[in-house]
Amino acid sequence: MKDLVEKKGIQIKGFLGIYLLAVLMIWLKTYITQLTQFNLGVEGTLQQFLLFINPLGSALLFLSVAFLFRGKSKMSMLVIVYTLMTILLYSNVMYYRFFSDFITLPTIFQTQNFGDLSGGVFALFRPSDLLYFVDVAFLIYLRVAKKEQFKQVKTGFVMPVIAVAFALMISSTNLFLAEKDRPDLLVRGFDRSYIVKYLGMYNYAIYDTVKTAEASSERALADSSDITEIINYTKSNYAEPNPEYFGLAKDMNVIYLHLESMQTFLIDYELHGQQVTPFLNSLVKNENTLFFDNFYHQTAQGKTSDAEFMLENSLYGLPQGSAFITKGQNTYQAAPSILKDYGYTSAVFHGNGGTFWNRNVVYNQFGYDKFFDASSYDTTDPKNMAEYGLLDKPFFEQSKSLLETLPQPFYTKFITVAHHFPYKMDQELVTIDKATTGDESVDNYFQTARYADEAIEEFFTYLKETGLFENTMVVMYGDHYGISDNHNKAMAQIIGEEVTPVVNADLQRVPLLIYVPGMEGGVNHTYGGQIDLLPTVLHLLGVETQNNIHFGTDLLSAEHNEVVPFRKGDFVSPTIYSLDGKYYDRSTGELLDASQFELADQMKANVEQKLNYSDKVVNGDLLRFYSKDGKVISE
Ligand code: GP9
Ligand code: MN
Repeated sequence: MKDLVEKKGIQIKGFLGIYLLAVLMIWLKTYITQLTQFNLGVEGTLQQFLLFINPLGSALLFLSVAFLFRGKSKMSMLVIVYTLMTILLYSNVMYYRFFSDFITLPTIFQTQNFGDLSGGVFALFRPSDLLYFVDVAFLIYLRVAKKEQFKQVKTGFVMPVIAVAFALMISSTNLFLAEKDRPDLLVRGFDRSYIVKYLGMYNYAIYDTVKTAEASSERALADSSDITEIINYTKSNYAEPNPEYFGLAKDMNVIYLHLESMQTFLIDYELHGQQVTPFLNSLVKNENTLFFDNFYHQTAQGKTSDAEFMLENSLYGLPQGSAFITKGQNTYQAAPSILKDYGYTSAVFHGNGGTFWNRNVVYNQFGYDKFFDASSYDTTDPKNMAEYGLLDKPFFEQSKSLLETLPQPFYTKFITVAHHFPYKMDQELVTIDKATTGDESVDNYFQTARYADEAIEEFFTYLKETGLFENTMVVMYGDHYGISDNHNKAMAQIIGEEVTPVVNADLQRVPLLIYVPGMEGGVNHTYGGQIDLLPTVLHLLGVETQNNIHFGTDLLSAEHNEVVPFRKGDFVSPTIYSLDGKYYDRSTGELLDASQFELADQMKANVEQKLNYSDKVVNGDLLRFYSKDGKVISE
């Protein structure tokens, strides 16, 4: 190194040598950090390779900024960028030790997170952390001790251009391979740890900056006058509660069971002469259970998180990405915070890591008192684990003691994971033969559904044994389809009919079962969707909702709106379906007669307006201008 910077004739190479050395050092340092300090769930050769390669592109690119400067400043800039990258890396290491999560810009500016951490910084520090800065010290030494040699350093155009081109090539290959392994990685977000795993620490920082900037610009443009139009709209759509049901579950506990990937066609379905979900089928027939057989999921890219978003807020998920991720810092008036005023303690139970879908952030905004994520469960036995966390049986088993820590009445949600795509399961746990369509996902689907059904039965046995069954309302809902329309050929064999557009829309039905002790049950054919759950549940609990900004209506109300919007503007209703730009007659499944277009157009315009208003609330973070008791708050 000394030679390189001292020999006047090869000063060009001299700086290039230092640049390449710096790239190599930060690359390896970052790789080792990503491998050893974070729990990223790296699986398979491709992911291993991406983890190794991903810091290289950003190191080459970021440090190449130095080439833009002349003389001494070139070296100074290299040192500055290098130091900033190190600080970014090391702060994330510290933050991760405390929160098992990565830093996001809003967490720095908007929450108490750093306050929580500041006192514990010394406790988190390890002497070996000094190693993070040895290379920084070395570069600073070079800059200071050899400053004379850097005075006339020139690199010309060729080297920087090659460096940047190489950096871009590596980064785009990296992104291409990452998207191949995890389609929609950047659009849907999933989990911060996925971005770090696939794209590396520094690209994650860029991703986070872009996301934060997008969210805050839409937010900055909104003001309190925007909420008035929305209030007028939601008030005009309000549906009076049905007096026969209002308050039937007053003061009772609430348990939501989030039935992963469960579709309505499974109810009473028989495979090889056996019921697939015998326990859910028996609940459908339970005298105190209402089963909604025309209930649709309305999720989009946010999948599970969209379902949760709707049922907690009666706001639609966003057309792109997950509102849990992009709007996780918004002000919400979600079920847990509404029910807090009625003396409820709220908690979520989920055997996966708390950062998935940004839940650890958004649940706070929803007003949840507790979030029992994977860290509250024993996840050490690999036999108990599914791809997205603890399998349902051990999950419910271990949840019992956690549930018992809550004062009553409680509002809780249990998120299951075993029945998740690709529906693979240990053979020992299988209690029903596969289907035989030859399409693997479809064939496996029934085995994990059966397992989930058995897990729910075990949990109900517990509810009965403890007496909770007598004072608890249990709401079970499917979150989204499990079998996508790519599998319609196999699905035609399963349901015994061709999957036409109308049949395909009906495959988007997910089960909704509401059990309330003492309530008269039965099958309810009302058309509705996940957006309608919150007003339905609140009214059963005897909570008025006319002041709330809700986009759904109570399924049990005589005024309930039976037009069910899908996120892309399509809809279904008891008479007309609008699918991919075409209208269908629901009863015949044929294209709609032109004489009815006017009505269909009107329905479509209403659907689009509704989605549009909901998006305004979410994108503009408009609930910050509105109090739970119905007052506009001006800034
Ligand atoms: C992960 C789980 C799955 O924690 O809820 O989410 P999904 O992939 O179904 O959206
Ligand atoms: Mn899901």
